[in-house]
Amino acid sequence: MKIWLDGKLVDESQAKVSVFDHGLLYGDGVFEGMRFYNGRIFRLEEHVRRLYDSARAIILNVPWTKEEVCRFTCETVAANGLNDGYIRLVITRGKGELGLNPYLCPKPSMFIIASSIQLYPEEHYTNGLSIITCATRRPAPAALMPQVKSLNYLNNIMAKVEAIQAGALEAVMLNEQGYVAECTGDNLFIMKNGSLITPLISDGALDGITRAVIIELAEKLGIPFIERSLTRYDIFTADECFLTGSAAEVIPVIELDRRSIGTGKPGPATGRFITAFRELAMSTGTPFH
Ligand code: PXG
Repeated sequence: MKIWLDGKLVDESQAKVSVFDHGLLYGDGVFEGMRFYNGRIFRLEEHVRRLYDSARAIILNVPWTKEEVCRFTCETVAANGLNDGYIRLVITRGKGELGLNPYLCPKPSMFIIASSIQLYPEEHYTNGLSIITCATRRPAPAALMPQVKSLNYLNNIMAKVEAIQAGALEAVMLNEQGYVAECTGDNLFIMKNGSLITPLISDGALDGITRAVIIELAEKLGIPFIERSLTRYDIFTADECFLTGSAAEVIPVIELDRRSIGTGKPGPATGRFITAFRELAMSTGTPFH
């Protein structure tokens, strides 16, 4: 496997970062996860735009232009001879002194991995997921800005652990006020009385690229869309529920906290979104060859 690291494509065994890198020492950095289908990177520009916004929010000056980052990403995928897969792009604060001060890290480090990812076993894409509500809350915006896709994922990891320990594969995370924010690595949607509904970004949801795609598709499919605060009540009483993410794609949810949602089977609107999403993903994107 070839990894892009600080300007060079190197063999995986040579792709190393310093133990003094603040990304490792403090989770000080940002990242993106994107997919490529059929020789094209899906929504590459949107991912890179979000990456730069995350970096800006934490005062990390990326020493490459957005166009360069897009080009490096394409080169990495091409160098690995893959047609479909997952890209993990990480920018860390770089090597510095011990101690929190990021100004003592002269140069950020960037690496790009082109590989594959599977968040949930295949059968759940047809049969749906059974998820739980976890006690771990999504951090308040004043603590850790939820729009920043930072390397601080401990919170999400602890939420994921709660899910696994409860025998589930995913967990709904609430915000400090008790409203639904999202899951550990995916945005959440429900269908109710023919409308598509998803939590507000201000409730702690990541401004997901797949979330935006679903909103676009709702318009195309003539499905009314509402963005508003949701509680567990809204999920318990929903007609359908599904999760979205670059890694997760679109996956139906059939149970929350052992209570059936709707008919207890993946719903028809969810099916339409899955089909429309796959069509779009397979037919659009930035070619990398
Ligand atoms: N919420 C969170 C907290 C995420 O990390 C999403 C939602 C979905 O956003 P997109 O833009 O992908 O539609 C994410 C996505 C990984 C990995 O290991 C990354 C994510 C999720 C799961 C795994 O690279 N990020």
